[in-house]
Amino acid sequence: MSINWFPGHMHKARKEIAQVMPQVDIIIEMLDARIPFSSENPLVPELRGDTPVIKVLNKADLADPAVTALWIERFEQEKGIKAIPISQQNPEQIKALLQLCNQMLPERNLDIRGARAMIMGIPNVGKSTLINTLAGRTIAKTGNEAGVTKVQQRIKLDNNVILTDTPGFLWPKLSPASCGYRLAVTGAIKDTAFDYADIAIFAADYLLKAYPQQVMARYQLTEQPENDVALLDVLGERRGCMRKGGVVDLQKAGAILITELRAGLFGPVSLETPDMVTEELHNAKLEEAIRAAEKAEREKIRQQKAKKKYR
Ligand SMILES: Nc1nc2c(ncn2[C@@H]2O[C@H](COP(=O)(O)OP(=O)(O)OP(=O)(O)O)[C@@H](O)[C@H]2O)c(=O)[nH]1
Ligand SMILES: [Mg+2]
Repeated sequence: MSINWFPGHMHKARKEIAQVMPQVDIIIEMLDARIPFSSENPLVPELRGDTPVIKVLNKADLADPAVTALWIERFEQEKGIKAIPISQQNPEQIKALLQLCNQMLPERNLDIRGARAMIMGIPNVGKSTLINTLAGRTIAKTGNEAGVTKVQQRIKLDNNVILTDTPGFLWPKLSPASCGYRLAVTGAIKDTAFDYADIAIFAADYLLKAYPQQVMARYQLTEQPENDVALLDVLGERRGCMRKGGVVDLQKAGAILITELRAGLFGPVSLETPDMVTEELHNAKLEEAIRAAEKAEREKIRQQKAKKKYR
């Protein structure tokens, strides 16, 4: 099953961003450090034109530092792009981000002429939190759910930078399907658009493969569960998520796993690596080619049948 979430307000947000883009000097594109590829909006290259971009891998405190380093390396191979990991709890990293902004705008002296920066990114990634941190006070509403900011909001910082906060938006088709799952797991998608058991099975499968030690430690297991559902069964039994007849309620157990993962209770965990994503994209292309060939074959048979009928 694929997960998609593109309500009307996101379409509006996208149009409004396109309107102000010509006045923007620099884009701060916020990505989720746990899913730097899945949180990268494919509409950004089309919206940005030649505007320089800083890719900020936010919530780096929740991501695996070794994997984050691989992503930074990958992003910096792209022209006109700088990438930096930050956590809002780390003031030094926020300072480094401002310095990077300065470096990327050499023709402007931020102290004298000011610069216009726009913060863009998926829902719940931390855009408004960054605005507040940079402003040193609470200007923008924040919250741990997708879709908090509804309209653009502009603020002027002390150092003459004008910052625009924008509502988080996704894109119409979240593909490959695993991207939609990772966005749901990390909290970028409203929870009416997916099923907790479904995304928890996805997350459990990945955690058992990539971070088995952390899973064992979290639930004090002596034996590694055989598979994703077995992990949810153990968790459900321990936390009393039982249905009549002694069966674990996968929805409830799944919701617990996802809440704990989002809160960082497994330790720093990244949900995708550059190599994994390369392979997934490759497989998605192959699958698409196979589907196209099957469709062409079906069409050929249809045409042949029709010819026979009217001969
Ligand atoms: N652990 C961690 N949490 C963060 C960080 N930055 C933001 N958050 C949390 O992420 C949640 C979402 O933050 P917001 O700033 O409201 O996100 P947003 O991108 O403005 O979201 P929308 O307005 O819905 O698009 C809040 O609960 C923040 O406290 C970070 O660096 N680390
Ligand atoms: Mg916001």
